[in-house]
Amino acid sequence: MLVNGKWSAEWHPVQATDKQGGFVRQTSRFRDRISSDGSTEFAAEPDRYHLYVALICPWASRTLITRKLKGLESLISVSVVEPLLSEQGWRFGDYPGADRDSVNGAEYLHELYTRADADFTGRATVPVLWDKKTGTIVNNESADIVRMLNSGFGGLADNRINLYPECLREEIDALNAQIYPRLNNGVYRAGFATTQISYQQACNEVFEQMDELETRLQDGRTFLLGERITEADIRLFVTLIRFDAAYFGLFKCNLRRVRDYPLLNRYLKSMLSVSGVRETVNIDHIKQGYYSIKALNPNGIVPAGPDLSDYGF
Ligand SMILES: N[C@@H](CCC(=O)N[C@@H](CS)C(=O)NCC(=O)O)C(=O)O
Repeated sequence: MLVNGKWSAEWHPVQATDKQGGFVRQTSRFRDRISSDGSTEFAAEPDRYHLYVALICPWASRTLITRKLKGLESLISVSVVEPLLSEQGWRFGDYPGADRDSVNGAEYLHELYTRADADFTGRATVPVLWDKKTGTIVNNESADIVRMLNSGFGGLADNRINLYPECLREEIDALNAQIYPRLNNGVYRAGFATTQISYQQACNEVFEQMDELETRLQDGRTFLLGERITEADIRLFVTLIRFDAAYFGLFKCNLRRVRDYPLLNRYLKSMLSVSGVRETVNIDHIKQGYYSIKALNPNGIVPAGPDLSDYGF
């Protein structure tokens, strides 16, 4: 991580822990907004913003999917980091499916953080939404980035899809409040737990949440809130698509796989068939990336399975 703008060798993939040995995620530091009505200093403009992502990362993938669904590909450029975390964190390079940094010519993602704030202290995480005009980070919190890609670009975006419509906000917020702690972050809490009790608690919540979602889908609905795709679906999808490939094994979330849930499995396939979604998924990056976390897998051996051919991978 960075400490007062300097890369610290004290880097450790397990972030902070609480008193019980549970995993605690750091809060994001850059929280500015892009707007199309002049209400913020970051105006919605074509070719001004750049998104830095890792394809292993569920949070970054939320933003990539939203960029696709909102038709913002030609307006917002993207760089993908390599899937393996280096001694200095995320790196740009020639790994298949990764990019060099065409905007800033950085070798490591942390260089962008110190360019934005010379004294930055914290982890250099993806996603990063970068402003090419002022040379700074607009925002590094995926939940904010999803919202601003959904509505901050006004008429420049394809507004046939609204991922956070007024009439569904309450329900979306309520679902997010369940799915984020118990499932999206729940798998990490299970995987990075340092005591049996914190692992057990997290693992139970993961499967309680999966069971609840399976029940929710019993009425035949296509998406979580009915027949229209919303932000809640994107947030669920990014975890489900990584589940059998990484969380089941590496994070010890191994009571059931997604494919053992008939309705969640059907839902996952429906999400993959939404135009633009599949292209954001790279199973090789996901497996290589997660299984390179040394604290959890010291020898870095990547398992051969699972067979995901029936999903088209
Ligand atoms: N709150 C952030 C979390 C992002 C995050 O934790 N990203 C991870 C990858 S999945 C990361 O970049 N980790 C690098 C590190 O912790 O050093 C968001 O949702 O945008």
